[in-house]
Amino acid sequence: MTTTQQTDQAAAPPTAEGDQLQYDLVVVGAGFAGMYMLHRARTAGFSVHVYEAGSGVGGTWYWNRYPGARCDVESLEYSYSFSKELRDEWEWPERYSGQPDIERYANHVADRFDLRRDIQFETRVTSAVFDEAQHVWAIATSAGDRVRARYLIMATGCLSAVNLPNIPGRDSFVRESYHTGQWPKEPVSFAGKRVAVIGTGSSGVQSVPVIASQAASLTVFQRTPSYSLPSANGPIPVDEVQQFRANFEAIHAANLKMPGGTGSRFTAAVQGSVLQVPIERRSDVFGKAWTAGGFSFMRSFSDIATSHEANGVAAGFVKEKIRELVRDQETAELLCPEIPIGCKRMIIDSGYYETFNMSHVTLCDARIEPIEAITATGVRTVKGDYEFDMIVFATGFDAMVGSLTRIDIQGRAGLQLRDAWEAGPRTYLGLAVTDFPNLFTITGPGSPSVLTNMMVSIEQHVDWITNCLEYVRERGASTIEPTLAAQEAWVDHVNDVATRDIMHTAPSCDSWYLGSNIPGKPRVFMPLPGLPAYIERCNQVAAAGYEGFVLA
Ligand code: NA7
Repeated sequence: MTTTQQTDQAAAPPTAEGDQLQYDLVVVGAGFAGMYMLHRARTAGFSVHVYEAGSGVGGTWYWNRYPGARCDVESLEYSYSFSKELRDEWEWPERYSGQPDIERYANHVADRFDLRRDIQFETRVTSAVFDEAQHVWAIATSAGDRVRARYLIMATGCLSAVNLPNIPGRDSFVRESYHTGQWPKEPVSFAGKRVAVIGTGSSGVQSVPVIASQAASLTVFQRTPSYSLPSANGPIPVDEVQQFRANFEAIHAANLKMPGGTGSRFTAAVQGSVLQVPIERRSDVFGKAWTAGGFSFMRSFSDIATSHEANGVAAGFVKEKIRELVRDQETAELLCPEIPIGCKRMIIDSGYYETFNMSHVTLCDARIEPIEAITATGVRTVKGDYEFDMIVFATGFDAMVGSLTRIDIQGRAGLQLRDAWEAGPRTYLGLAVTDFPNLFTITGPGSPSVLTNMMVSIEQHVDWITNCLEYVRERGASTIEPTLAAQEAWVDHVNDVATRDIMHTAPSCDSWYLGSNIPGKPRVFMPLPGLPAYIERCNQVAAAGYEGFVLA
């Protein structure tokens, strides 16, 4: 294997004696969350040190440099909002930017706000232990650092702990293999090679057309077919950019009122049920949205996410499109999903279905031909052995909790975070955890996070945390921690909202939102649907003197 599992070897935690408090804040991760946290906290007068496992900034957009990696949120909105100068000077070349451009943006931000001087690269936090006597976090890293900080801010990302499938013989393959989420920085050539891609989530769907354009042959191993919508990507018209900039404040405010924090510029094409319009009109509306590209399809009618029947109609349209796009009808049927549309994270692609019309591309479906093992030279299915020169694991992540529980985090009385979350993550507001004082999770489980434009959620969390830390500082307190009652009530609230979200929690749907992609992970819906109500609640908590928290 060329990849390595991100399991952290816990180094000995720092000792209580002799170590000085070095920083007000240690931030883990220099993706968009960690970078903004550094900037805000520094501006508020806190001393901050950031540890980053990679050799550069960007987080998700540093690690996921696989071919075809692209953001599914429009770049104009998948940008920081906090600086007008930054907004106005940065030009996105495409509506949905690729990984190289987003990484370039992250680097630009790091330079522009002089962030690098407080970021320690190629250093992984291995353990963090709360010292109850001193009210500080004692932190150890892979580079041998032993530091103490008042606050520990986890900016570790929702999709960063990679999932390598537990297929028998996985590590026995002796040729090239990669996980999309740990793609090497050095160029990878597919030319003349027989390539296997395992997994057909967003990473698989995005990489398949690019790999197919270069490889001698490509075999796509699909376990569950995904719905994918065409991006219709291209340059953003100059007048659209100008309009966006000129009306930014109003657009941003309107986005904060959208369930996903984005898309206010594009309201539902039809304000009503798909079931109430004649069939010909439905096709017309769906067709226009399909051509327009991106998530506009999901906004064709206003009840696709709220009515099973309406959802079925939308899903039927996409399946018809798959049958039109893929010439071999047997393959087309295998590519047609059986689950509600949108219950798993939607995918935006650039020519995925059409790729299966290429004669050197084969779909291998687990329902007919499950994988039995990985061998030294390829993949063994129930039907026989396939030889490959390269295997690409596009098998996703231990989402939302993996990047936290893979670190040895100990709160009060040595309680391990991974034990506290054994039955599923438990947080207050997705921001803090009982028995883990002075720990904050940016876009943690129990907050809207991955159901939103992450940039919006990151900024909201970082602003809230910074204001909270200023409040604690003003009061001369040294710890802040949610009460158990507040946390329990929040967990109940998240479960209650999730149960009412019929699209994401449909019993027929297994998704990484529910943790069901990881064997043994508790089946709990981790993000909280509905950004506007969430923001309101966070604001209320702050206005009420951080209700539900105890300061000491
Ligand atoms: P995803 O969406 O979790 O996709 C992972 C894919 O890998 C998915 O098709 C899985 O099938 C498949 N998978 C996982 N484990 C196995 C095993 N053991 N055998 C065969 N196939 C397997 O991850 P991505 O990286 O594509 O995307 C993550 C997010 O990044 C995405 O949602 C966007 O928000 C951006 P399954 O569906 O579980 O049957």
